Amino acid sequence: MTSKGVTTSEFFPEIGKINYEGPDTDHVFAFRYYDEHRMVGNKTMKDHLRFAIAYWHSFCNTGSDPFGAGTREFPWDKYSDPMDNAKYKLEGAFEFFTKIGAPYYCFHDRDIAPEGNSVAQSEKNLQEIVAMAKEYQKTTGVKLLWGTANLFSHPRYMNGASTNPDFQVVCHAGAQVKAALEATVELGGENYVFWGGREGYASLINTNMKRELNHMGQFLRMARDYGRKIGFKGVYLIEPKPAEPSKHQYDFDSATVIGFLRDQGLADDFKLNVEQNHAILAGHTFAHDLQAAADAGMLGSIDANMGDVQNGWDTDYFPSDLYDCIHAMMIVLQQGGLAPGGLNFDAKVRRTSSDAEDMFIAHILGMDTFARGLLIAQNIIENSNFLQMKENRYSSFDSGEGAAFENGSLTMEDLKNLAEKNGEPKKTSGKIELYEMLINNYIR
Ligand code: XUL
Ligand code: CO
Repeated sequence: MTSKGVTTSEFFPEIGKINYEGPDTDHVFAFRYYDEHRMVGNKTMKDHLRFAIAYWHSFCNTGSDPFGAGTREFPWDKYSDPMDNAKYKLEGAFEFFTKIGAPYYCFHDRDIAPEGNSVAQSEKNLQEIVAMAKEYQKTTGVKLLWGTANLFSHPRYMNGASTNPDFQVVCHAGAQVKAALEATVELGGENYVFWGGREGYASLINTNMKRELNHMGQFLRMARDYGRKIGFKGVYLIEPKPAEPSKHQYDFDSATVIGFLRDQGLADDFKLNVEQNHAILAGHTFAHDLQAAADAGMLGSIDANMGDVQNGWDTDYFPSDLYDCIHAMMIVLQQGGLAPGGLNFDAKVRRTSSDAEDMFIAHILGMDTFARGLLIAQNIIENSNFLQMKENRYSSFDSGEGAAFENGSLTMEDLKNLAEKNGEPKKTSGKIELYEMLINNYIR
């Protein structure tokens, strides 16, 4: 143990720094596409993708499920004092961040420090670990993409946190978010996330939805103001999800959250953190929720993972679907990037992936899939007529009466008169197969 109370030995001695080796390498522990220094357009891959590691899945989740115990053992989980545990875990986490070469990480307050038996003790635990994390950030150069508060695990939150019908629970949620904001500011976090864990209902029959939604808005305005007061200059993010653990979650999908933020006067400070698996659960595609957020000027960050279309739950697989990632990166590139957001691997290895090395393999898979997606997306945008084809579909609105319609200077009577004058429109093919063919032709 060092004077800081942590070990000096490695937790993953069998695995070294993961390097870029190119598509032809046969090494498992190497990147085939993610070359952090490679320029793509006017930015490096590292600056485009802004990868972050999710503390909760990678260092806390042992693979337990409702049917059985965990299948992975973490070396830091063997200490009886939860604070010792947290310190060793932090050391293991920074070793992992450095070896995998991720520039960022993300955490919930309770991932990095255990809850104490009082508000004051919980805060003290968090502050102690935050002070250590600050040192590790300094020595490794790894930065905090976002912090958040876990307002869903403790039994007190069973009926919600800021939407709980009991005001005393709302106060506890406030205490936790206050401390998590302070931790985020102390660590230079570039964003702060609100995922509405149990902000929703188990049944509408006992729920005053209107009141609960207004409480959530009030709570978020208070959190926003407190963050700004203590110097948080980053972006607040809401992460949409339609269900699980609640039957219905108020932050259902991008469109719902955009409407809520506008309704509650939060649209200037908040953006969205869109997660692939959550979009799928809402019955959308990943691209749909990304595009809806981007079109509102609110695509702030991404939780990069992959749902299973055969399953109605949050599987959080590591992203391996190249097609999905190409489409996602096309949307990101067209909005000019994600910064100060990034791509956070809110993903877990399968329960059956029980070796320590599986965590490295899974991250390499996710990073390479997005890196390859980025290269292909950039190539399509730069060198194909994809965007032009899409724009051409709307060319009838670019001039003349179509343009007059768009700028609001036509009436219903005008539309009727034009329909009469111009007669039956000629059929115009949507050419979806051509777009699909074009994307496939760029997967090289
Ligand atoms: C849960 C989920 C969370 C958030 C952070 O589905 O995605 O881990 O990303 O609270
Ligand atoms: Co998430």
